[in-house]
Amino acid sequence: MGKRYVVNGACTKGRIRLVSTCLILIPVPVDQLNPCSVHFPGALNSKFTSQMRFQNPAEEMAMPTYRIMDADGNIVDNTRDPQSASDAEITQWYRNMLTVSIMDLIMFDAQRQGRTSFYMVSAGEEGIAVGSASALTPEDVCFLQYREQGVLVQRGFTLKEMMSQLFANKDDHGKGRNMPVHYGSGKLNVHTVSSPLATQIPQASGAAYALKMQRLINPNVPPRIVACYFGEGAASEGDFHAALNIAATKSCPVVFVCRNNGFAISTSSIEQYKGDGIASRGLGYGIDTIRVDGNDIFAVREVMLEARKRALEGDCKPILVEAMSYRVSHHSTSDDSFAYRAKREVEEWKRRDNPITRLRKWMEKKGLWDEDKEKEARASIRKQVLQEFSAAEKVKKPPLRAMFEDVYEEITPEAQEQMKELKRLIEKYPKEYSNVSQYEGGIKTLE
Ligand SMILES: Cc1ncc(C[n+]2csc(CCOP(=O)(O)OP(=O)(O)O)c2C)c(N)n1
Ligand SMILES: [Mg+2]
Repeated sequence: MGKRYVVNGACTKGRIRLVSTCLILIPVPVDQLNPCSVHFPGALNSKFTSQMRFQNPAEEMAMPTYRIMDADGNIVDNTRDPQSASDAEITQWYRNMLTVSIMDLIMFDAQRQGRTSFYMVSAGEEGIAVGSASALTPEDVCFLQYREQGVLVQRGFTLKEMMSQLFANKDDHGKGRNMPVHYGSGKLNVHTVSSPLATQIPQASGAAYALKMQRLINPNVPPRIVACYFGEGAASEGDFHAALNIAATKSCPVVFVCRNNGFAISTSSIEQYKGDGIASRGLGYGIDTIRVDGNDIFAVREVMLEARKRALEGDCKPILVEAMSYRVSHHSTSDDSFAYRAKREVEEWKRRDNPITRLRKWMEKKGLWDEDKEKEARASIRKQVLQEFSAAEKVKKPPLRAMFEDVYEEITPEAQEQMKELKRLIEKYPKEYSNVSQYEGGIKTLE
């Protein structure tokens, strides 16, 4: 008798199993088949039902939000110690969050005064950035969106490096070619921020795949993950979906950290999606997912430590973390958010909850911090930021020639022509190009 390979529970003599990456038919004796289960290749664990029920997401419970510490700095579950770090480390996280917040205020004002062209504040999201970065190793690789200054500061990006980027001076790693806030550091394994939303997400999946391959070839390489940050708005891009799917199917060690701050510029999250935030999408892609209170630095750190561990277990896998927060600031210096949200709402959030105040309250209860330390820390950070600010502002711009370099190993004949043309125009219109001397080497570098 020939074998039958019909795919179904009740009347088949064979069933389909997915073995490795190719679909093969394996004959299974009829009495071993479970007539209650479907063996369609597209949904391997689905059971038969005779009840017709459309699953309605509105009837499902929203995914819970994990936290360790409440808005008053109290530990909600006293049976556990939130401290997976020393007092000194926790104090350093606090200082790092303060640094970001003080720098934000100064740079926002600097733009208003016309001293920089653009800036993006991360108020309310310092805990997500600093807390998650505290769980990474220096070898882990980061992809950022733009509102994650805390990741950079936690990884050791100096204020000088920050200011050099913001002022596009000759010390900027990107040689002044990018707009402000496009930070990056090869030394710290942080890929440079890129403006087109969500492009970093598939890049992160690819990088994580490469790290996994690297270890397969050489198991002596230390295990590394990729941490990929993005906003809930970026998760509406096709790139987000492609990235999660490829990371899941190829078991890539990447932790996706979605900062859900409630807004994509003026579009509130209610208008952005109908589902349960971004976390619900992770399950759809077969990814271990958790939602965490982004104002609770302890919770964010613990989640990231666990996510990192899971991402590297066995054959590796991606993890999705949705960190909840509220974008306290305007989207950027080009935005006035009171055109689309009530000032009262923002004030209410600032008063009610904030990652910096929360940790401060906890530290004060523990006797680690007090008003004097707060004053001293704020004053000294402010001084450092202002010092680096005025130093970076005075440093020369990168050579004009840098505009044409680094695309190809050598400057192409076409780019040489453009360089010549630029020189001609600068010489022809000296009034319009009166600032050429601000660039290292002046016009000579175009020769
Ligand atoms: C492909 C693309 N579309 C649109 C924009 C313009 N844009 C810049 S930021 C932004 C909102 C992003 O929101 P979200 O991802 O939630 O990050 P958040 O600003 O809230 O941190 C938009 C629409 C862009 N940079 N790239
Ligand atoms: Mg957002």
